[in-house]
Amino acid sequence: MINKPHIFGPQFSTFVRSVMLCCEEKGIEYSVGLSLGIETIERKSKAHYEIHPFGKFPALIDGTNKIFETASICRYLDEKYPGTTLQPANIDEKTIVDQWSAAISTYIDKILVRDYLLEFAFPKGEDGTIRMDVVTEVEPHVLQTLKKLELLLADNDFICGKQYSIADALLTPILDYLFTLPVKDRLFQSVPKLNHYIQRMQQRPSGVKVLTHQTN
Ligand SMILES: N[C@@H](CCC(=O)N[C@@H](CS)C(=O)NCC(=O)O)C(=O)O
Repeated sequence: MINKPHIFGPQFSTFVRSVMLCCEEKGIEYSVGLSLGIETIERKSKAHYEIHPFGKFPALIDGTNKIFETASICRYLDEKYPGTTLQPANIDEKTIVDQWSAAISTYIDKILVRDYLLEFAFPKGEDGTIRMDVVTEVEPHVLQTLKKLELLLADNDFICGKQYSIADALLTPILDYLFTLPVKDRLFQSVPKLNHYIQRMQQRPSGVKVLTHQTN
């Protein structure tokens, strides 16, 4: 049995990075990658489905517990392990974090990552070029999504208020990737608060360790 939590998945995945950020913020020692002990698990193999029933990443292996769904993994780590808490104690504030954690993992991930970022990362045009028609079609939705996040952030330090939460861990790997795109200025010019926020999050010790410089 592995004696510290293992985040099963590739480090370039935004969801894997969210779990890493939670561990870093709480000071939890962890390992990460596609190996389990000395065994490398092939993507979509029987062994992968035994860890994650839908063959996705990440999953967390912690002792005999195997947990999937990023937000659930983050909540588990927060409640199981000591360290800074990543969820407000107040139920109303905690629900806002839960609500946005769900929205970031679904709607926001879909527009910003699946529909937009992946077109830059894995271009599907002729000869491996970026399909600019796809970028042009999706970009208004990206800008609307960033505006919603700008309104949510308002004048707070963190996306759901005054403390770093699971919602920040879910959002920042996505914004961090958007920040590396050649179109970054076009995306962030109308959302100045979000622009400063992602730069602050990149500079936190957890961000320095987990965000853009880690690409393997
Ligand atoms: N709802 C899941 C989404 C997981 C997900 O889509 N993970 C991506 C990695 S960023 C993945 O596994 N992609 C590979 C695939 O779909 O085969 C969660 O929150 O963990």
